[in-house]
Amino acid sequence: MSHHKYILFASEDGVARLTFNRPDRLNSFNTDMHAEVRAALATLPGEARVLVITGAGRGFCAGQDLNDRAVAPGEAAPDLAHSIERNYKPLILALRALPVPVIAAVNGVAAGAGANIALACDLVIAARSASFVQAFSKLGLVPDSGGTWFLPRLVGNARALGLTLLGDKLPAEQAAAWGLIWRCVEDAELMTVVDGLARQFASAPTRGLARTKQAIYEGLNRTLAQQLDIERDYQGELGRSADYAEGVAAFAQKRAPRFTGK
Ligand code: T3D
Repeated sequence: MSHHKYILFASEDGVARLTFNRPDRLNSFNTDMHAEVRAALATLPGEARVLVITGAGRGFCAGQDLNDRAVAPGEAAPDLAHSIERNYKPLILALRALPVPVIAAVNGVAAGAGANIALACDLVIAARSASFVQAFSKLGLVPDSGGTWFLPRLVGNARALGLTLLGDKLPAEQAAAWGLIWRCVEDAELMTVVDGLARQFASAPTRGLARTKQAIYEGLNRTLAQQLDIERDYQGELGRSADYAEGVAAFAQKRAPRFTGK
């Protein structure tokens, strides 16, 4: 367990866990918390074959700490573009680029950038009492941290516009029904379900999963013919991997495979 002020971060048995840990502020981000998250993600994957992100206390993450954005009369407005360029944009890109599956265990409200950080993860599992709030419209801002990119792709323009223009809470169950997230589970089962998935990924053929998420994400911007080429190239590479050889051998020998992630 590394020591941080605003996050918990540990990696064990192939599972890395990052917990946003400012529960009194619903785990909203300040500059130091961004730096801690950035440093933690930079150590991955290491031995980790999956990353689980969750929040301490009753919320997942309420986005930017708005106490740091209060401006006294006569003071200059905060430089939000700088904050996004320095903090939120690299965070979203880092999550998408990690060569291991990233699971968001959404334990409570995910608002503003917090909602979109969850949506940047590969699998989003939310507790029934959790909700997703595109809070930006209440502040006069545009959804950031990928919100304007993720939402129309995940749920279509009608729902993306409803969610972002109104800024209402979307309950986890509705989010799952709309295909915004993978699953909504009972509150008491959240970490059991997530830990089960994490263990599954920790003994999965990691290189194949990494290429799978990459192909899915990048495929959004390609033609079918281009994507068929990418699948060919990735398959060629993975066909030479130890895990593929193990998968085929295990199938032939009618036994469970022992994947090493290599
Ligand atoms: O600025 C930049 O760098 C640009 C990037 C921006 C990215 C963004 O994320 S902008 C959007 C920022 N986030 C929000 O606007 C969400 C604000 N919070 C809320 O709307 C509500 O708190 C929630 C809908 C998330 C949850 O509501 P509820 O009723 O469950 O909880 P609450 O009572 O409002 O909040 C509990 C406490 O957390 C409360 O503190 P208190 O009164 O108990 O001392 C509240 O002030 C605090 N809190 C919640 N969100 C934030 C926060 N404190 C600071 N910043 C927050 N974002």
